[in-house]
Amino acid sequence: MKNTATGPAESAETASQYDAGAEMHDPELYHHHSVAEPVDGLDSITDADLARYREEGYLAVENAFTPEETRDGLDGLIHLIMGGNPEFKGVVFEAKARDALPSLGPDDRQDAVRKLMHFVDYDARLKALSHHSKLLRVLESMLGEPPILFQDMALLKPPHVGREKPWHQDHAYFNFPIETRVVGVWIALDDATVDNGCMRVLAGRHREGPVVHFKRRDWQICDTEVAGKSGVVAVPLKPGGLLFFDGLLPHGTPHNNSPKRRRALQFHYHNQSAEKWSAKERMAIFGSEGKDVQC
Ligand SMILES: O=C(O)CCC(=O)C(=O)O
Repeated sequence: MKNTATGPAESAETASQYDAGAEMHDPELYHHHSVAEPVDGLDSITDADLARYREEGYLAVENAFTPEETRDGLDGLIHLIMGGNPEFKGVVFEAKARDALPSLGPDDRQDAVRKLMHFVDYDARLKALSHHSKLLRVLESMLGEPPILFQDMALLKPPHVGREKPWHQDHAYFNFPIETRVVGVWIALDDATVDNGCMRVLAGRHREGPVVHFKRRDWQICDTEVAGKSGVVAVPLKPGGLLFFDGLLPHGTPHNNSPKRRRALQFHYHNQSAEKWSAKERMAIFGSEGKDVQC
């Protein structure tokens, strides 16, 4: 089966411009048992919320950004999709839309996009969100050191066709020693709902450490490791809401079966004193080769 590599791994690799896709998943994989309870606003995060983040591996925040800031982020993304900055080459389209692309108008064009990679240096509005002072302040509390942005991407889920991002741990894509503190920030630009593919997380499972990943519908945790597991939390968010999540927290998003778009930004930060690993060192932990495991 093909690894469509739709995750953060491509920060270290060359992003192809077309994503070949993968087969449909079992809907049961994303069946949730509870719904996240967000705090209201980045300024209102308390020490108790930070303790909850460490315990559960995630923290949802509604109204993290103002409607204007959120709209700016969306405008920045659409500007890049429409070729507004010719130097930007990080749009990855669905391979099946390839032939139709030249004739598509703005709406249809954005609905042919799987994701964007490495865009913050190509649009000031997106950079401003990734370096928002309120966001950086919370990240510093979580990381214990100044945060360093090392990865930016946006996974879009167009109506009806937006594909799954299978269950995975983001750390399995990053060449950092396993003890490196990594925080992912997932920002809703649309209403992200259970139906259009909001985030699902396995609460508290970051504390169990790294899980072996396999090349299946993507670079992912084996379906049998997740199917029927308790503790699946759905994280619906309004536009401008965000999810903080630990680099070792298993998470994933289902296919968008709804008529509504689900566009989101995703930034990753590590602590300032983080060291680097080689891909070989990473794979010795997260890869399946040589380990007595099957998927
Ligand atoms: O935005 C999504 O649907 C999931 C993104 C994600 O988990 C990732 O790319 O690591």
